[in-house]
Amino acid sequence: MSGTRFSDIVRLGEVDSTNRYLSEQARAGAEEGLVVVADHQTAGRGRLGRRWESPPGTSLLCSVLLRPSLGPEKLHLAAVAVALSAASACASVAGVEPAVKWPNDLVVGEAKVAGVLAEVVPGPEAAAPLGLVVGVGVNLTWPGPPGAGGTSLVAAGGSTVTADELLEGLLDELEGRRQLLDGALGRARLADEARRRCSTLGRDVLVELAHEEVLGRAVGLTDEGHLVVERDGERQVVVAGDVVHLRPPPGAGRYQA
Ligand code: BT5
Repeated sequence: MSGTRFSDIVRLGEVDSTNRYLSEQARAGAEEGLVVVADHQTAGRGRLGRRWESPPGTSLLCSVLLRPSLGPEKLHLAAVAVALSAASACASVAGVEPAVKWPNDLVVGEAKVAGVLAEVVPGPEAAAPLGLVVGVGVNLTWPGPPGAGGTSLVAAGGSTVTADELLEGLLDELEGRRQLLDGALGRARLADEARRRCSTLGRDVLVELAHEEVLGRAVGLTDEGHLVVERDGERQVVVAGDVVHLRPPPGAGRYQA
């Protein structure tokens, strides 16, 4: 991995949360590219205060610090770049190609094999670009807590791979996509890749926002990676929220959100 933007890797046996650890480093001024990986988290974070669980040694648990020069309205695309890189690494390293369920879950069929959590951290000085700590948890051999509807790479038919092998693949994939964030054309390419990989598009969805629910059909992704939902002929752009796919894709059995 030498010579890439992501060659500075902190390896921990146990930590409360790799995102928490890296956010602290970011606040103290750590440079873009710093990576933290742990065998086990005692308080792994999901979105909206939820937990990410995994027994020791069963998952890739890592966080990456990005500092692209992007306004807050475009930062989501940086998290998308990480999610796409993780999906590509699952394909090239383990032989399982997950789709992306908006905003950033990696799914095989409807089962979640990986989650992504992006947290914005202010720069050390007011003028510095915002930091984005993007955490990725990939289930290698454990399918997630009972009832959560998860799967693992092995359960999905993939080969047995180590967290290190998958991390190396992810960081290799991220190198190119990170460069794409720097220009409008590159960002358009990333958004196109996100559209190709997104299993939410074309589906009837229920989007759970902080104070309302939006029921409609997911019809597109904006160039920032935000979800466009159509209802009664009107389009609404959803910037952040939880999405439930309401109907199974053709040929699938009963769906669990
Ligand atoms: C996510 O949240 O999917 C983001 C998960 C990000 C985890 C990584 S691990 C490294 C880094 N450091 C951290 O502290 N976090 C990041 P969300 O969409 O809120 O999904 C959480 C929900 O998924 C939980 O409420 C459970 O229902 C379910 N869940 C928990 N652990 C799971 C697992 N291992 N596999 C599948 N589902 C899981």
